[in-house]
Amino acid sequence: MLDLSGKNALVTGIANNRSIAWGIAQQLHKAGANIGVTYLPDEKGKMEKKVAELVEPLSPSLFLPCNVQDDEQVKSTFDAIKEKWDSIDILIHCLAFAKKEDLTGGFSETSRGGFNLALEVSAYSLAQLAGAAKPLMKQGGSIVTLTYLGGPRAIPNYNVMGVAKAALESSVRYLAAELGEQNIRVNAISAGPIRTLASSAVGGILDMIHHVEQIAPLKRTVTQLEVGNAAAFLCSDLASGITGQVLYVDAGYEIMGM
Ligand code: 0WE
Repeated sequence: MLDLSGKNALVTGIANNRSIAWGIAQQLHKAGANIGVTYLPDEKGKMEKKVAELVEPLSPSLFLPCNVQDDEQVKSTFDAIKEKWDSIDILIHCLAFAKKEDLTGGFSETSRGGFNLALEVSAYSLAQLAGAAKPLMKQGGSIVTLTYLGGPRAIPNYNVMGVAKAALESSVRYLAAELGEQNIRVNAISAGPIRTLASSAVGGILDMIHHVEQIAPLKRTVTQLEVGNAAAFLCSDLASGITGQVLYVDAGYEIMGM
């Protein structure tokens, strides 16, 4: 059976009750994991309050601000993990950002700054967090990140995020190759489009969801909890032989050619 009891799991990327990271956190908790949560701090502390209220039912034993663009915050996060947990078993990476202007129009119009920002936050942060978690994954571990079909394929307007997801998926393979000897597994889940805070800010997301509902073998989109179940599986001993992979949780959309 899927059992994560006794495992310490850090979940990044929860912004609200629609976040895929929230679906993952709930299913890891349901499987018995001890949960830690990081959030992106803002000036007014609105995000802290909102996410704290949301995750309260999971009684997280760690709740920390962590902006990956600030090395100090990442250090503080893992110092706190060392202090409170001593070791970590599961790292969930659900972080991405691109400038809104870079998610529309021509990819050739992407600025250097926009390109660097998207790759820093959406791809480098996986290696950054994996590097920080590595010395604390003493009994091995599982790292799971979220990706999207716009990495390996060209999807209209996904643009610089597609390049970032391609870098992220490659990072999964290089990290899996490096960390395997420490029994740390690294995998990605490629989720189909879901209405979240991030995707709702994108023009035409509803049309994309309707398209997937027509084409995907299951004739529907997936839910945050379905992604959460796949993440719980990848983090469990049931997936002990799986590393370096991209697992599609997309109602089968990716297999279709016409
Ligand atoms: O990875 C994503 C979303 C990533 C994202 C979304 C935003 C919107 C608000 C990253 N940065 C920002 N920055 C903002 O200012 N998805 C897989 C969802 C998504 O985003 C798209 C999609 C889909 C699907 C963008 C264009 C086309 C399709």
